[in-house]
Amino acid sequence: MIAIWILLAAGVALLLAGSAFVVARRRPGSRFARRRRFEPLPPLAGRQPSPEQDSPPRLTTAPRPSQAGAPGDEAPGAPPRMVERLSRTRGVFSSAVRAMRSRRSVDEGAWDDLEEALLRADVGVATTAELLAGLRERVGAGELVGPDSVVAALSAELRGLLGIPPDPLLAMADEGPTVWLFVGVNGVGKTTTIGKLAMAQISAGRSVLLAAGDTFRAAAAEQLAGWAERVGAGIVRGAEGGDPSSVVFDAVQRAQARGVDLVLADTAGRLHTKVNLVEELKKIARVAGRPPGHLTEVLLVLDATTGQNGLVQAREFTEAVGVTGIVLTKLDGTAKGGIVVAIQRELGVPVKLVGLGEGPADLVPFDGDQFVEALLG
Ligand SMILES: Nc1nc2c(ncn2[C@@H]2O[C@H](COP(=O)(O)OP(=O)(O)OP(=O)(O)O)[C@@H](O)[C@H]2O)c(=O)[nH]1
Ligand SMILES: [Mg+2]
Repeated sequence: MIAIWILLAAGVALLLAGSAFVVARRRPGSRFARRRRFEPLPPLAGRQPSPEQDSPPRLTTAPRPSQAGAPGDEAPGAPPRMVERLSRTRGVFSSAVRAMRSRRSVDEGAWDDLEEALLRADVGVATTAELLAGLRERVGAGELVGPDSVVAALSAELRGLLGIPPDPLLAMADEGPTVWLFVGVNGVGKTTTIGKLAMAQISAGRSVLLAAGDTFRAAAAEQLAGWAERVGAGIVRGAEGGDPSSVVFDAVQRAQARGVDLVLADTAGRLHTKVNLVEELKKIARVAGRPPGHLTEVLLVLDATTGQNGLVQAREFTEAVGVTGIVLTKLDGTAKGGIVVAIQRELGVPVKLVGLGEGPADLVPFDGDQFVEALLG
């Protein structure tokens, strides 16, 4: 009899423990729920290029409820798919590729279609001429036969021009706070990119502090503070009209004192032609790199919709502050996506990240293979 009572009591205890576990998993914010939502992710900085991937590497975890509703057809929290977000640039190429494939041989009309597509996508006059001359030569030599082989060869040439992603994609210092500085002209997407990247880095397990180095407009610091709150980053702000380098200085000091891994420093948009503003930027960069801070990335943010104009900006900024990488934003809203090729080829500065929308998850590491596949695949 006693044995039966003991067995019954053990059964009830097991049932209670089981249901408590289920409730804990379902309750938002519980340890179990949190662990599922914030599963560990490889940090962006240590990413290895992987040619087999057919969708952009995952930069972020699922958005919190307040961040839902990012544009796109994907499931909430899914990284945006390059092929969908590049539909406007893809459209330019797909009509040329379709027309080419519908021909029996590669005639002058086919070459004209390809040339028009490359120029409309803003690959640039010199690069387009060079690409087509090479392909024509190979067709002439009998190495390439028929439209399909020309498209395949173009695809390979473009991949070659885009190169492999740098490793690490975004560098971290071995010790002390790492600083990534964001520069560029007005409205290109610097502040938005910082917000998106902060979310990705926090999801990857790093502590992040934002430095509101745009002291020019009060609204700029507000915008950054909004992102800080949204993604759970710290923020250091200065007085409106104050010295931006002192904001960055304070941010580095605070990061050091609190053991924060990464400072993302925003700056006011400025024209590359304004000498005093470019000098100010050089000072910010000097201060950001002063110990204990380590300035490992100066990221020039370019708006893809401005096409070839971005190249002029890029050259001047690169000379002034030693840009280490390009963030190309708004690729989702333009047919000029070919500018990626022109940037990498003519500047020799890698495109490291691309913006594919306004949502917090719409920032992905740039991968040349995926990009070409999205355009010609
Ligand atoms: N479609 C799209 N919009 C973007 C992207 N990145 C940024 N934007 C939008 O571009 C606009 C300007 O973005 P900001 O981040 O304020 O640009 P900024 O460079 O900080 O601007 P200033 O501080 O004025 O120099 C905002 O409406 C953003 O939502 C992107 O990848 N795609
Ligand atoms: Mg801004």
